[in-house]
Amino acid sequence: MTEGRGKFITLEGLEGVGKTTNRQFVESLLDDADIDFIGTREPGGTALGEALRELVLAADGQMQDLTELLLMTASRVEHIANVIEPALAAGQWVLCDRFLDASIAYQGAGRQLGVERVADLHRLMDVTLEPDLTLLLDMPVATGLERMAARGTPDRIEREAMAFFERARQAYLQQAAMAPDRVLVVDAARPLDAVQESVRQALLPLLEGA
Ligand code: Z5A
Repeated sequence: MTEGRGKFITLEGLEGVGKTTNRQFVESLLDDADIDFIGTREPGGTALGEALRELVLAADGQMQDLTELLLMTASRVEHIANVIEPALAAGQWVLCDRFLDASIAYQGAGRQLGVERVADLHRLMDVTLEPDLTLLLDMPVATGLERMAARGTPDRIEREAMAFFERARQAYLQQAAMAPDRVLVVDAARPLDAVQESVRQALLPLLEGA
């Protein structure tokens, strides 16, 4: 499938919602539909972006909140220019684990830098690319944190307090309310097969148009 521009799909949600699990499921759906795609992630996706990811998530690292925002944005600028746009232009679909909505949620709301400030910064950096579909995996913060507790050492952001994640969750939901045609909220607290059925339904219109 290389005719025309590819589709840009993003996965969003707080810690423990099952992004990785559902990303693998979306990949299997794209494979089944014989769609040429790349899977990528933020922060990261390029050599420089992955180095920035190491810096920004280092469990023992320290930085100003504004520095964190700038590093996330720098990673995104590199990612769009070197990976996402070239792939979409070549007709490939791009499946991306987190994108701009994450900066709105985590830095804008979680860190309280301001949702508009984050959006303004991206406009200033000419980041205008919007996903065709964003799957927002949503569930109560406590449930996600319980799931994450079973995993190894938390990174720098995972150590934040409950209130931080509550603010981020509300910002995510607000993004969804403001862009209902782009963002589909999936109740991720349900059993995995029910979550995946919602994900499959959300993708159907795009797959049928491919
Ligand atoms: N960040 C930011 O602050 N600003 C930005 O602009 C961007 C990112 C882009 C890295 O993200 C960090 O960067 C992240 C936000 C910040 N914050 N932190 N910390 P990441 O995406 O790499 O990290 P993550 O959020 O920890 O994602 P993850 O590894 O994909 O975890 P997950 O979403 O929870 O996925 P999971 O491993 O598939 O699921 C967790 C567990 O739940 C696992 O054991 C599953 O088997 C289980 N699971 C999944 N679904 C279910 C259901 N339905 N029922 C029961 N159990 C389930």
